[in-house]
Amino acid sequence: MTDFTTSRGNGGETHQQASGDAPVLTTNHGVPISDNQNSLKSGKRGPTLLEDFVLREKIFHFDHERIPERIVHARGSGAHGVFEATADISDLSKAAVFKQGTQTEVFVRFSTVAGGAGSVDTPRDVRGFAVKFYTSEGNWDLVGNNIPVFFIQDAIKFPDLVHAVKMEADRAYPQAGSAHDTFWDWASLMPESTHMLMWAMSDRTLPRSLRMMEGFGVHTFKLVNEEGHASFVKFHWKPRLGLQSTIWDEALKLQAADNDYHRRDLWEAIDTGAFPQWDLGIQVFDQAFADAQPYDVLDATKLIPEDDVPVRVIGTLTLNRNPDNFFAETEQVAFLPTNIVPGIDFSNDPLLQGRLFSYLDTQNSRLGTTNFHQIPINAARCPMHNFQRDGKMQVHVPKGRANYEPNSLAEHGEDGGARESRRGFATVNAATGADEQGDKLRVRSETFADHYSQARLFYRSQDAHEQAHIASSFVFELSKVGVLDKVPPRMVANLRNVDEDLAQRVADGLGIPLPDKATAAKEPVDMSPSDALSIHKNMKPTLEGRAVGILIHDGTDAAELDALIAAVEAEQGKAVIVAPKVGGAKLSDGSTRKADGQLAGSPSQIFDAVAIVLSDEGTRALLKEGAAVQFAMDAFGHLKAIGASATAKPLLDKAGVEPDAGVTDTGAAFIDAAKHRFYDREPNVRMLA
Ligand code: HDE
Repeated sequence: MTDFTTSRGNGGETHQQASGDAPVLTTNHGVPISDNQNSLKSGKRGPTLLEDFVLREKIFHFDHERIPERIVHARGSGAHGVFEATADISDLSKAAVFKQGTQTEVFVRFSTVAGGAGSVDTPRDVRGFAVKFYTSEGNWDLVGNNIPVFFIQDAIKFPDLVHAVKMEADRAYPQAGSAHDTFWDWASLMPESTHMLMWAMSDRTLPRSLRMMEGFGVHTFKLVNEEGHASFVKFHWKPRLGLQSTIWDEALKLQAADNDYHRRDLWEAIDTGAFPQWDLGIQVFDQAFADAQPYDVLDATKLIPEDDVPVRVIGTLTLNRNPDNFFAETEQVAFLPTNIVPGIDFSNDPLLQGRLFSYLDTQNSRLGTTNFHQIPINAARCPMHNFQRDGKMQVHVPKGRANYEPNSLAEHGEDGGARESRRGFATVNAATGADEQGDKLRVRSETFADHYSQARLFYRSQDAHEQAHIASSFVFELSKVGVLDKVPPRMVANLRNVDEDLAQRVADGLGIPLPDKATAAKEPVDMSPSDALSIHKNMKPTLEGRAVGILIHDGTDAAELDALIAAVEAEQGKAVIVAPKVGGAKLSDGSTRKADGQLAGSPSQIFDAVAIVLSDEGTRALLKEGAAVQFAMDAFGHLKAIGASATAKPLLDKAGVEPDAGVTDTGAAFIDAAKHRFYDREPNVRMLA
């Protein structure tokens, strides 16, 4: 049982020890409870009495256990960690968090965007990547996504975007997905969303693991040094495990196999000491660079190609501790883009400017009080002083009369409270040009008008497999548009501005004629393709952080199995034994090997590669087990390495596994193959657009 005495900070003795043993069960007001199993009744079979404060308090509290879920990013998983500044960037920023060698505690929350808190982990969706740094100069929240651009240019469009993508207003479906009428109706009418749609339709929205995706601050921010000089900056998180995504069919099947696939993966990695890590990188540039680009650096639908401004690594994030309590920490954490520290500042990006209002506001409705900053997960770790007082759920107990300033209470011997800080946050006094001040206007700058050049840049930076995935995703999503038959052609008309071949493939995939090209607000230009935008060019051939599923059954060769497990583990991979019975299988040497997962509940999609280590006898038995055949068939279809004993061949044949570079024996060739996916196999297993 949890003892709340110390967390309440009342300094008392541990409450009510039952003859020195475990603490006694009490009400929330500390009254010991003698019976927590039976309500108070009038007679043995009579009505329950209103005076039963134990029952009423318990049910009252239970009735109010839920708070409103986040309007977006409702489903998330969090972890504690540390950020270490590894480079000297004092010439750029005076922020204490960036001082070389400084370690700062962090809390990170990853999320999907569209689904509710109870939805699945693996829909096609953008992932939130929000980091709260508890710095010595206050909290800095870098509230980003796993995609460096966004759907809209101006915050005023956000409610429209979110209404369109979430479940439809009358029927309340689909949950957690964009493949429906209202989203594509909206998107096809919003050419500025095209660049983001390219990312959303790519495998970026199907991460294999939260540990294997990039993060981005998205907006242009500013770094400010001691002299008050400001530079523009974009923030990047680069995963140490490299980029890795699943493919669409796999993601669909993962939803059935494990609703909590990403949450579990993150938890288990941290729990077993395989701490996920990312490098923090910055792209720094000045006004002269900004002025020379064909796009506006204040436009969140644009990125800055890494080939133009290389990413410079300045620190490392390590997630090393799971939350103690999901609700208290992951659910109650409140990220605020307004949480900024001296040495970092905002830019005039109109999307960012809108966010600066929205997040503070939403916390009040979600957490129910302006004092949400006092919840431990949100509280600054550095001293905090001001004269804000009272409010719902106030837990601080300030002493004395000092609740205003200026005051001269100190002159009279009373505690006067906080003093002005010399290092206080000061907004950069940016020189504003004619475009940034003057008349009040509801306009979009014409420098935001090019909606297609970077969408084209993204598409043309992908390899052929990735392009096929993008085209096929558009086909799949638009095929789910029901009665709104003008929507798919309107979307394809926009895509003609991105790439004619892409538009043709999507039209062909949908079986519709190629529509006329949409008129572009500004004609797109060709930009040089960038390898940094491709997942396939940024994968890491490694077993680190990856899981190999090993299917065994009675008769499996013990020596073959042991050698395989040792080889996987030597490469820092995780070997997971799967068998028809969780109690295990009787191996060739007579020993029994326990299974980590039962075959029916451990399909191959939850693994990065699979091995099928079966004897003649085991193979014969499993030929009659659909889950075993499916195990091999899906691994093949999901382009994974399959290492199989020679005796398992009949099972591979039944599963339609054809020989290729990814199909090996269970020896060294398999260990090599297991570090890769075999995208060249794909045309043999599915028709892509
Ligand atoms: Fe958010 N967003 N957002 N967003 N966002 C929220 O804040 C909002 C945007 C992002 O794990 C909400 O506390 C507006 C861009 C993440 O708790 C809300 C606009 C980016 C999270 C909100 C945007 C994000 C949120 C809902 C357009 C990437 C989850 C609950 C101007 C840079 C944080 C909450 C967590 C959450 C508003 C656009 C990322 C309603 C108005 C762009 C990662 O305040």
